[in-house]
Amino acid sequence: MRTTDRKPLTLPDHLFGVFTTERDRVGLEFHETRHRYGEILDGALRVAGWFRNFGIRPGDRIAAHMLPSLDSVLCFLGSLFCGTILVPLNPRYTAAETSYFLDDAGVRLFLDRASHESSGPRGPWRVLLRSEDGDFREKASGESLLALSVDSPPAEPDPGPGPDEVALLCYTSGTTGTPKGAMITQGNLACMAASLHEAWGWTSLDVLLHALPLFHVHGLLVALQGALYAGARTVMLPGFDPQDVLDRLVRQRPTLFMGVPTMYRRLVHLDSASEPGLDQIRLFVSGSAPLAPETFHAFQKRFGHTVLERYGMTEAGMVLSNPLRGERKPGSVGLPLPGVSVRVVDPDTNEDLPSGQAGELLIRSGSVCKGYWGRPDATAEAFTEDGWLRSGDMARQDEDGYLFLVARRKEIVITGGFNVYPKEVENVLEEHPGVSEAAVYGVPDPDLGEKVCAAVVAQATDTPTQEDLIRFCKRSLTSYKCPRAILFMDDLPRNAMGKVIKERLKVKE
Ligand code: MLC
Repeated sequence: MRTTDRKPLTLPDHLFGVFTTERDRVGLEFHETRHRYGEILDGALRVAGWFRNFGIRPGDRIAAHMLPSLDSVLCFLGSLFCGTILVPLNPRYTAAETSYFLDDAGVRLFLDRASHESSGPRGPWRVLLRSEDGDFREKASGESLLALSVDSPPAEPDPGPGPDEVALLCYTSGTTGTPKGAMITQGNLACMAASLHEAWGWTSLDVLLHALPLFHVHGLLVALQGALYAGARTVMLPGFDPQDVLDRLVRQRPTLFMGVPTMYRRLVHLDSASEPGLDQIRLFVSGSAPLAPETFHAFQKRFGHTVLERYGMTEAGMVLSNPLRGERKPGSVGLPLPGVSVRVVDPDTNEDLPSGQAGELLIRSGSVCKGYWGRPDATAEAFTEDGWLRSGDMARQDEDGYLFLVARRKEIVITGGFNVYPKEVENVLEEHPGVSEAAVYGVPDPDLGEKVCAAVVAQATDTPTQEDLIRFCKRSLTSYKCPRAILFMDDLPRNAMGKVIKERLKVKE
């Protein structure tokens, strides 16, 4: 085992200030229990000290299943405070997906609370440390990380790690179907927090109703970190249940709600005898997928609020937003956020295009990640020669400067706000002995925005059924990535270059 590095703990300045000045203010409410900022800071320092006791040093990777909980908040902060790199994981990833992330990131400490089912009892946390032979060994287990760390001396606070140091590895897939870890630095976090604070007018009086997963940028950084940075209160829910959310919007009088379009659609379609008063809410924000203008208008009509749509990417942080004050245009992702520059260019020449013409959106900002973990080639490909991040999204700017997304250059399906990379699903389908070829694509879906569908060419003998293939996918892929419907074909339609014409498959569905 490696010896513990005794370098003093570090604290990111952008969050530490709030924790010391707002000690008595409630920072988090979960399962009706309130936690003050002072208690959260002490807990995070204790968890950081506990990480240190395992020999974890600054720069080491810690993976954690980010269930909605105080524990996950403490993991996030404890890791930031001790300069380690957190790999936030979906507790519903399959064993195959999880082991890929653990290996790719070279994780040393794994806080495992997997649940491969959407419901059902969940086991305790398992604390797994990678040993010299590369295998993980269980070091402890228990219901709460805070309780497990209770005997560790809290780590001593110390001025923060450098802005260029990696704080998070957030995995996104790619065209090859192999997920890559976006290296999000301490500086990226601080820039994003400051930019959104200014743009959305966060204050310490805000109360955020939080129903998003904590393992993606939206729930962890836009929502949770935004609230912590402001010294505001987060009311965290174990998941998104539209009726529960609507009841709490009325009862708990939050000032802010953030969601993906599927959540807004489900709120709009709730049955209810009378319309609740939501006057105390100052802002509803939507992101992670396009908000259909119908949902925008229906929400406005039913609840009297104009949803603010914004645009971001795991690799870029938050990029564009409709204004807090000023016109929020339906179907538009708004204007560049403070500190963000964007260009709309011809994707082949990188030449700027005149307003009104659609081209690839390029991004430059302090919140753009520093590349992909261990993938210099993918990093180089993601940026132009002069350092602009290629978003892979095609956009057009109107005469007022508002941006509209018109298409995607990268192949991706966004379902319920989750990104699915077709190649990753095709790779799994093609592992099935009864499949010779597969093509995966998105089909519009009124609830999820898009749903994952597949077309397969089956082997002549031993032809699988749709159910066989979906079951097969579920063994390797978390459920939102698995096809909802499968078309069986004799041949996949291809163009002269041999590339599958997915547009033609979408029409057949
Ligand atoms: C839902 N599913 C999941 C899942 N949540 N699978 C794995 N992990 C999860 N956390 C599966 C369901 O099991 C189901 O598959 C399928 O998705 C459709 O789900 P549903 O039952 O109709 O919906 P529900 O479970 O209620 O989930 C809907 C939802 C959820 C809107 C609450 O999709 C959600 O939390 N979305 C948020 C995504 C998000 O945070 N994205 C941010 C990415 S960051 P089955 O097989 O069981 O039927 C980013 C950057 C940015 O993009 O700009 O924000």
